[in-house]
Parts: sequence; C-alpha cells; structure tokens
Amino acid sequence: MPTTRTILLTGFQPFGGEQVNPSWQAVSALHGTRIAEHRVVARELPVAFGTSLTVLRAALKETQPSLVICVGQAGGRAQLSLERVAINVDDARIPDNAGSQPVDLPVIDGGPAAYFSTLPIKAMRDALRVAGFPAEVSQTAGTYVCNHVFYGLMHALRVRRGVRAGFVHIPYSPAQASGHAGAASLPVETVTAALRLAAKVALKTPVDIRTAAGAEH
Ligand code: PCA
Repeated sequence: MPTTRTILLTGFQPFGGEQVNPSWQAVSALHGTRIAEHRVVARELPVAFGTSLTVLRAALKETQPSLVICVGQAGGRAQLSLERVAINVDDARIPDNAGSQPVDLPVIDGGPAAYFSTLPIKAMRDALRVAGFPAEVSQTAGTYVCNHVFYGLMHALRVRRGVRAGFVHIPYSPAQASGHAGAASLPVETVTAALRLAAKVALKTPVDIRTAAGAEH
C-alpha cells in the first residue's frame, strides 16, 4: 500500500504583545484533515530566531512532507501575501520572544543571498482571487523571524527535489484589528479556507503560470 503523502503547515506563537497569532489558529484548524489525497500536519513554531528553525527542521524530518507552507502574521497587510523570496539576513526591529535581537546577521552563514519560493505563487494568487479571497504576491517577507524561517526552510530543502515549499503572510484577525484602529483584518476561518485552497492549487500546479504580479515599490 502506498504511504500517504503529507502537507506540513506551520503557524507561529503570538508575538509583539498580541494574545494570539492567527497563523497558528488558521493552520491548526486544518491539522488532521485531508487535502487532495494528502494528510495535513500542522505545527506551531516559536517566534525565536534560535528555536524556530530547530522545531521546523525536526518537523520536516519527522513528517517528510511533499508540500510545506509556513504561515505568519503580517499585521497591517490587507491581503494574504504569497511571498516570492527569502533573504539571508536577520535584522530585528523588535526582540523575539526569547529576547534576542540580531542585526544584520546571516540566517545561514555562507548561504546564498536569497532563495525563491518553489510554490506556484501566481497560480495560487489567481485561484484565491477567483474564489473570493484577497491575495497578492509579496516581494519581501521582511527581515524578522518569518523571513528567517522561510530562508531556513528553503535552505533545508535545497537538496530535496520534488518538495514544494514557501511562505504566506496573513493579516490581523478582526479581534486583533479591534486594537489597531483602521487596520485591515481577515477572519481566521476565511484564512483557513484560503490556505486549504492554496495548498490544493500548489499540489495541482507543477509549473507556475506567467502573469504579472510585480510591484514598483
Ligand atoms: N510574524 C512575524 C514572526 C512571527 C509572525 O507570525 C514575522 O512576520 O516575521
């Protein structure tokens, strides 16, 4: 009997003074479900430069996934942001949850300047929009723990062919946005449904479509 293939989804613990992190709320709702013949495993990562990658690498080893989507919160963004690129730099504006605040340090010493997502981000964006979810391609995942995890993920998978992986940033949940006047928000259930669709599209789209999704700034 063929072994069931796995989708690994990760979310983060709360950070920056928030009580919750909708990235974990959204992906944990998919834990144990099936998407396109794959079983979903969800894992929560600490918002810490040191341990986030330790936990991620252990999860990769344990689950041997064929698709990995790491998800993080980008409070203030209005849409699901499908990240295009991870860069080899940690530059923390605020300390992480363990009190560490690296400035201009590489994620991986001697690693390449950047890795591109291997998810079909444009096909995903289009499918999400057609289904009624606000989505965009994002040209930067920042320089904090999310970019760190995204870079570490792509570095860990650089030698594993056939494993698709990338990163998605999500807006505040409505409960969080109530504490940030004027900030955009997306209900957690909406994010969960969007991620389910995004994963399905990633599995069914071996080669990304060629459509403009760039930006001038
Ligand atoms: N967002 C942060 C780290 C954890 C999270 O959910 C970031 O964008 O780097």
